[in-house]
Amino acid sequence: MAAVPDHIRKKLAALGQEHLLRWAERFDDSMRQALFADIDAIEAGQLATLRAAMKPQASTNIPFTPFPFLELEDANFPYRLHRDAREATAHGETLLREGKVAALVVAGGEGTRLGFNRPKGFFPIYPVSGRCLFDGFAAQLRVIEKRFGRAVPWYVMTSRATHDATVKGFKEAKHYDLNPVNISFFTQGESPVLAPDGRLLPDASGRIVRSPDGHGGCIEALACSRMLDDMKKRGVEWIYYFQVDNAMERVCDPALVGVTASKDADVGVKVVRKQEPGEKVGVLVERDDHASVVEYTELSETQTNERDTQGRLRYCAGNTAIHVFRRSFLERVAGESLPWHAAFKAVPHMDEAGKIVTPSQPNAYKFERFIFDVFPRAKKLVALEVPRRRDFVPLKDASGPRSPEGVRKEMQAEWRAWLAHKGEKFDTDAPLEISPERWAETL
Ligand code: UD2
Repeated sequence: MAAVPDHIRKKLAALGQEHLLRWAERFDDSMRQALFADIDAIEAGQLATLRAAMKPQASTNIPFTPFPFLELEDANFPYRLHRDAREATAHGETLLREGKVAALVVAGGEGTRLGFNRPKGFFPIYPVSGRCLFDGFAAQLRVIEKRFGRAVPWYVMTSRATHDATVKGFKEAKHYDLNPVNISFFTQGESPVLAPDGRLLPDASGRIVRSPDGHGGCIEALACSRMLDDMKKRGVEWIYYFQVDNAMERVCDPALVGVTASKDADVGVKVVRKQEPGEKVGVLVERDDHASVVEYTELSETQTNERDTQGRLRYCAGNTAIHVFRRSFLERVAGESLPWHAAFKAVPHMDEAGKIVTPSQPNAYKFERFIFDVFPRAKKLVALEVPRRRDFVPLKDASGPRSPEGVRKEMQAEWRAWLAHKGEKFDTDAPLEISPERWAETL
């Protein structure tokens, strides 16, 4: 068996990771090579940053106030967006017609809470046809292409865990009748996982255990994979960002594109009004003259419950994770690093005896970057309130309101309200589905 190269020994000593040698002694040559290659790739600076992120972060003392947003003029069906957004919709449509808008879906999450064994985008969420989330997004892109005479380039971010299955699934679905030259897959980065004492852990193949680096990793991944260059070549100026789990996503909604562009903002964000003080959603605030998102855990009890003169929650701009980014803004910030957030999770790994351990309790830290941490770097950000059920129904869990059952209930409630408004008859007890093609006509 090949000896441990000197530089690997030295590096492990410098990183305080010499325990890995005990595993290396038991590995066969190919596993050793895998381990050494991973050790070679680790940067000392990165490990120090991750270790620092494991310590409880002192919350910043910089005071904040609610971020002003363009409020809905009417929150009841058929809904009326803020006048500025209604007026800017035509501009958004022009940008689509000119081919200046791309769609970007982040689909690298492992979807562990849902308990589905394929990438989440293939979950058959449509209640009658069983069509999946990706199918619904693609259908809307086909409608947009037909209406505006220009295909929207679609960028799909995957992770090591979801990439192959995602590409294969699209191929099997014949790219949902979209031209494959307009669909680009790119893989997000990873970050090593650390045990509470800062040790790296090996996995079943001898590699260092890693996990996807969060949706915020998409900016670096877009740059490294040259997707930003590809967008530029295609004449794209605005990137419509959304998450794969939003079953009611209005892909490339011209209202958000239009309002962001016409207000000359770097970023546009859809927000939904937080209903209950205890609702677990990040809210948009203004801090130090910039927009930023604070997690619900960061709001004090007083801030959580504070109400305005009309009795509405003061901190109520719930973040939907639906954004429009100016392409040149992402180019500008791509080289800057975003903060790391640590989450204590149950992480399978190999123990010293070479046994694979699948813990039931958290045992190690995973590290992620969040896309909204880029907001304070925008020269200008505009926030648009949208009706929650029409725009934002995320599929997250195996049970409860954000489960497949809960999501289908919301989708159908929205479709019934639409049909009733149009005066169309439908059976109130039977399962109902409006196809994404037809629904896209309401955009
Ligand atoms: C996120 C937001 C939350 C709210 C919600 C909307 C954070 C910390 N919280 O909650 O405030 O806006 O979304 O739905 O962001 N993803 C990747 N790569 C990763 C991790 C996630 O592509 O490494 C994708 C994932 O595929 C999904 C999306 O990001 O499309 C959301 O991920 P999540 O389910 O982990 O986010 P969640 O529910 O914690």
